[in-house]
Amino acid sequence: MTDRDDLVTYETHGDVAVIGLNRPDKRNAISDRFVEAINDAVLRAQAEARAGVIHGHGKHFCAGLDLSEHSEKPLFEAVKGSRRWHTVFDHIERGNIPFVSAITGAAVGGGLELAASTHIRVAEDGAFFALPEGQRGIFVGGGGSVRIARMIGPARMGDMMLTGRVLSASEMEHWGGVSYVVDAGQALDRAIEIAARMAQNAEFTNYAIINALPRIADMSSEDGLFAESMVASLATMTDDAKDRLRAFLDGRADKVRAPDA
Ligand code: 1HE
Repeated sequence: MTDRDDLVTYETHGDVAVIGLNRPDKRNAISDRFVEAINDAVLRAQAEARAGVIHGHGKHFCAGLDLSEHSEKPLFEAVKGSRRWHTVFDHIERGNIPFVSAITGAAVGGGLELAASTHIRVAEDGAFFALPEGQRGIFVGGGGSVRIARMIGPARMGDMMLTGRVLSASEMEHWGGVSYVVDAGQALDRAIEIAARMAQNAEFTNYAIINALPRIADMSSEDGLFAESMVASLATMTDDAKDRLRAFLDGRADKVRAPDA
């Protein structure tokens, strides 16, 4: 038990680790201590689980950077703080297991940056998204200029930052920032359901998906195709792949079925 353990809740549902942002009185605004608590929970999930979910206790997913702490910071401390967020969110995005975020209420500023570091975003009706850095006189510092820009496109991200516009869950889905929109009250259950499904995948394939895809996206087509062949060949050599391919050929594995079948 450390002094930051109370800032997150951690539980497991089978192979799924469920991490709850637990500072609802401050709308889960992320302080320095809080980002370390998130890191601890993420690393623990990677050691113990095969998929993870991140959600917010209270009505909101996350109000972003703790502005009260940030306003006091000297320049170099702010730089180091931003770099620490990058490290922690990188542990989520390019770690060992895939994460789903369950978004309720506000996912703003650093809250949206946190959600963007997860692999799948589930938002419920009533969730809303904004990047109010322009109004606050600051800038994204939790990886948003890379992850959010790639997720919805730099022009749309610039629009959000310049105008302060607030997007609903369905608008964010339309922009590609959310994969599932569910009824109010359903985000966490749906996120756990999706994570449980991902947890059944081959571990190496999940690892390759979350680690190879963003890197290949940064490469030239030629380099990307080469890297893809290497990763694909490695995956095929795992015992897991051999067992799963044999199971299909023996008629012991699920077929892919049309959505309405
Ligand atoms: C906070 C924060 C925060 C709330 N830092 N304390 N983020 C923002 O600019 C978003 C600022 N927050 C809001 O717009 C609203 O609080 C919410 C829409 C998220 C929620 O509204 P509401 O009406 O439910 O809550 P509230 O009454 O505004 O806030 C409740 C308390 O949380 C209150 O403190 P209290 O002591 O007066 O009760 C608020 O001050 C506190 N609170 N949000 C600190 N963010 C790595 S760079 C990332 C850059 C950014 O993230 S910029 C975006 C920052």
